[in-house]
Amino acid sequence: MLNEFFTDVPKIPFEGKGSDNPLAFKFYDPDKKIGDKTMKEHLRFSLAYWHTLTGTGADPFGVGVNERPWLSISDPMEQAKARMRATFEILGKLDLPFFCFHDRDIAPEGQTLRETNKQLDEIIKVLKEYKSEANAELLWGTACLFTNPRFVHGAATSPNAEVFAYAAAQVKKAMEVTKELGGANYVFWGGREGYDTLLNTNMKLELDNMARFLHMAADYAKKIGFDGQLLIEPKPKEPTTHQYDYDVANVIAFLRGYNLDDRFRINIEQNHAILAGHTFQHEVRLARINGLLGSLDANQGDYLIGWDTDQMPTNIYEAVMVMYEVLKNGGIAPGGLNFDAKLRRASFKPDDIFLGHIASMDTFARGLEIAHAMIEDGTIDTFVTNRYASYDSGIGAEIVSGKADFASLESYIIDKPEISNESGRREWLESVINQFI
Ligand code: XLS
Ligand code: NI
Ligand code: NI
Repeated sequence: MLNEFFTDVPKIPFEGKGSDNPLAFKFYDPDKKIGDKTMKEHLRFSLAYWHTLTGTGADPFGVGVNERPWLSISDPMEQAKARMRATFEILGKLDLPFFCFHDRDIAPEGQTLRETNKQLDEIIKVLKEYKSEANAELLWGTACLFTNPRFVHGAATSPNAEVFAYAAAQVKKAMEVTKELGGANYVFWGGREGYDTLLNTNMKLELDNMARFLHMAADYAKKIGFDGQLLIEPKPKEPTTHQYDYDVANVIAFLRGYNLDDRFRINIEQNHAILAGHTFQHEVRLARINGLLGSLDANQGDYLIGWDTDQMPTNIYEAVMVMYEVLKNGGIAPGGLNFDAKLRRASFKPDDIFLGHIASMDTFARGLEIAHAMIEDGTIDTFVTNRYASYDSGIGAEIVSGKADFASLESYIIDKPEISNESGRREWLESVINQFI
């Protein structure tokens, strides 16, 4: 196991709930069986390269503060290589099975795309050398189509066709690299695929172009034999005022409207869900019941702040509700739980990386255990089933089977004196969940 940047941090052991060792798991016991799978198999945790390895802690009011020895190496390629070693040291010590990156997180840009691709290839070689050290696989790859100034007006939705071409070539390469590394998924997050004002925007052309771009991506995946999941990651706003992949419902409509729903699924992030005015569970449920749940960006936003704070997830209640959906989905594979999350700026010490991930992994381990217990117990599911029992027989069964029409429903109901309803029992259901927590 690599031991260069975090020499004070050992391989993180599982010590259980009573432990007072900050560098130990309290709930995440990778080999513990929950139902038919181990925790590790259920949760498929992933490290996000951009926040954890590349992020400096800079914000609009201040410079970077993160103590990350590799970031002070001035030669960009040497820095990228050191960052890769740090990555696999973290993955190994936390025993994280997956990682995710944007192409530009791992290797610097050159003067031309050709030169950039060459640099990327060089770093991929280094990545492959260290990969076995940690036993970690690529959960998903993606292309950064939002940082470089060329993407100021978007990428696939840019008014400039040369930018569309550049983005296509960049995604082509990122997909090749993802395939080369055996990546399980490829993600499209429309970082600047939206608009600031409709005054300068041809919305129809932008949406059509985004669909053209995604069709080309699906065709190219087929051509190179990449059969991992292709995922769209919804986000309603930031950096643009309105982002086209607003939320799960918008993405479903877009995918169906442009005949992309047979090839794409959805990567759902908690913070993006709440920015869109939904709960994380709502977004995951909607994707699940439509057969489009692909993967999760497991982070947490602040309910009092209107932007994407991407915090490490520590809210057990939310983890329970999301793991309930994941279990109902029959699991999240080939997706996973990617910690698209960053430490708060004030948590700038190197070991905060470990403390943050331990907290998050324990949170979802707890969420998994509680959700599993809730499902085994069956009180909630039985309540829901009974609540809709009127559709199992009689007039309800006729509605569901398609036999009923307005005329038959009218003659059924027109002379009934009264309809009686049952209580929704929300407070009681919440107390049932609290008993498990
Ligand atoms: C940003 C997104 C981004 C994607 C990957 O808000 O969450 O990090 O997950 O491009
Ligand atoms: Ni994300
Ligand atoms: Ni985010």
